This record gives sequence, structure tokens and C-alpha cells, in this order.
Amino acid sequence: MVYHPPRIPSSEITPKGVYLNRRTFVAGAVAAGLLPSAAGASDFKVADSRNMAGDEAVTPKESVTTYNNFYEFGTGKEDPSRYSGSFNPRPWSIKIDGLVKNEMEIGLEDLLSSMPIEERIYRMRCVEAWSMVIPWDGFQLSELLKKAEPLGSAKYVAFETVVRPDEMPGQSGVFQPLPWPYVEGLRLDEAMHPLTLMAVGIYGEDLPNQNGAPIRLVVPWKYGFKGIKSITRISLVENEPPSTWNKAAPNEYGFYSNVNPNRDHPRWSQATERRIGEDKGFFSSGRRDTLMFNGYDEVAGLYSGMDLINTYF
Ligand SMILES: Nc1nc2c(c(=O)[nH]1)N[C@H]1C(S)=C(S)[C@@H](COP(=O)(O)O)O[C@H]1N2
Ligand SMILES: [Mo]
Repeated sequence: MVYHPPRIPSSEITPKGVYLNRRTFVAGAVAAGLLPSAAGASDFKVADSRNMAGDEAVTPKESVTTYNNFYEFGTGKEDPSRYSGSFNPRPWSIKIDGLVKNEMEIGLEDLLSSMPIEERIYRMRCVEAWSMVIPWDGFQLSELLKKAEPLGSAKYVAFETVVRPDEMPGQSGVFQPLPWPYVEGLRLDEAMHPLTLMAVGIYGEDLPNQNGAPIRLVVPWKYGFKGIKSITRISLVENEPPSTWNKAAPNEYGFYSNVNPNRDHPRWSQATERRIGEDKGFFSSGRRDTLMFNGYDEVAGLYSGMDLINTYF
């Protein structure tokens, strides 16, 4: 399949160099007392920018960083932003193992300097029927997997979130909402698709802890829970790997979990969604139609001949 990047107006392209030495500049400015600390720091340089959410408004940063799902820090939407302050995403490394020619453990700094970081503005649709438009900074997962050289026998990719009960209150409390580590998986061709991103930032800044620091998965045509956060391990495997929510409730959450307005969740409709941070207006229901594949039709070919309602949901 040929991938056609959308044409975007030049006004939406982030000029090269805007983020150059930003951290150095910010550090200097903080030291000089010109800026509060932690204002807009980033450890990466953005080389290119693509808006892949059409003319839909980007969700305010305030909403994206305070309305989260990250059960390692609690099950409430505001828990991750409130209770992730002790989490330390640096130093960090990711292990890539399993059915690959080159097993590796790669440090975050090496990743950030060797991968071409782009901004991608994507819709994000949670299975709970709310959505956002998020400007991610990251690189294509395909570029990372190519470094490891998957063997011919590799058919799926398995992902694992870090386990740190000392820093993640949701992993140490009396009530454990999920089994840890949080795990997810993709078919290899889904993982290699150019839309599949490893995100290291949002709004041009390092990923906040609550959004999955320092590195998380973004698969914009799938429900949000496929976007596993704070990844420490990626394994190439032969058989379909476990997915935390699929194992927890297989009749409610499929392994594929492609956004699909025609396949309702057993307890609610998936036909429409609530866009977080959007003014509703008095006469509007405040809901918008959910799009097949969340509007990313270019992935349809990955699923030709598959029953996406009854079998491969
Ligand atoms: N490790 C881990 N990853 C996770 C989750 C989680 O609880 N733990 N929640 C998922 C869900 S349900 C969604 S909708 C998205 C939310 O991402 P956001 O908080 O950055 O919007 O993260 C996903 N990744
Ligand atoms: Mo979600």
C-alpha cells in the first residue's frame, strides 16, 4: 500500500530550528529568573509537522494534561496529573527483544538524538466515548523496529509499561485496579504502519508524566487504551500477545479495538463521542459522530476480509 501524506498549508508547518537548543535556552532563562522552572522544556528537536485532524481545533493543553487515563496513578481522570509527581522518567531505556536479529537496550537520549522527531496532530478517541485532538511529538515505530530487524517469524509486537510501585500509587494501594505490568500489542503490519507513532512529547514539550513519560505508543485509528504509556519493553513475537483490557473483559474490549461507530460497547453506544474541552453551545448536543477508523481510512486495507463487528473487534 502506498502512503500518501496529506497536503498541509505551509502555515501549519513548524519551522525547523524553532526548538533548537530550546532546553539550553530555557535552562538559562530559568537560571536568570526570567521563567518559572519546567516551562516548556524539551529534549528533542522537531523537524517537521503534519496536521492529521483536518480543521478540527487542537484540544487545550490544560484538558490534555489534566483529564487522563493512567491507572498506575489512580482510576480518576484527575489522579494521573495529581499523583504522578514522584515518577522519574529519566534516565530511561527501552529493551527490544524476542524475534529480532538485533536485540537491544536503547537509552532515551540515544533515541531522541537518532530518530527524526515530527509533530503529528491526531484525533484520539477513548473507548469511553470521549475524544481530543492532540499535537504529539514523536517518531514512527517502524523506524525503531527496523533498527532491531524483525525476523520472518515475527508476526506481532508486544509492549510493556514500567512497574514502579514506589512511584506509582495505583500499583501500591490496597485496591489494585488492573494486573501489572500494563501490556498491549499490535499485529506487525499495524506496528509498521506510518501512522503508528512513538510519542516523546506533546505541544513541543517533553511528555508530562500523566501522559506517559517519557515515551508512549499512539495508534490514532484505535481506541485510546491501545496507546500504552511509559514503555520499557518491546518484544517481537509469533502469537497474538496479551492486551490488558482485552484480558480483563474480552467481551467488552477486543484485541484489535479499531475505532468503529458500528460496533457498540455492550454498555454504551460508540456511534458518537464527546470532544473534551470544546464549547458545546446552547442548541447543540455537544456530541459529534464517531468516524470509522477515527477518520484514518488509509488503514482499511490492513483489515480487508475481516469481520470488524463480530470477530475482530
Ligand atoms: N500504562 C498505561 N497506559 C495507558 C493507560 C493506562 O491506564 N496505563 N490508559 C489508556 C487509556 S484508556 C487511554 S484513553 C489513554 C489516555 O491517554 P492520555 O491520558 O494521554 O489522553 O492512555 C492509555 N494508555
Ligand atoms: Mo481510554
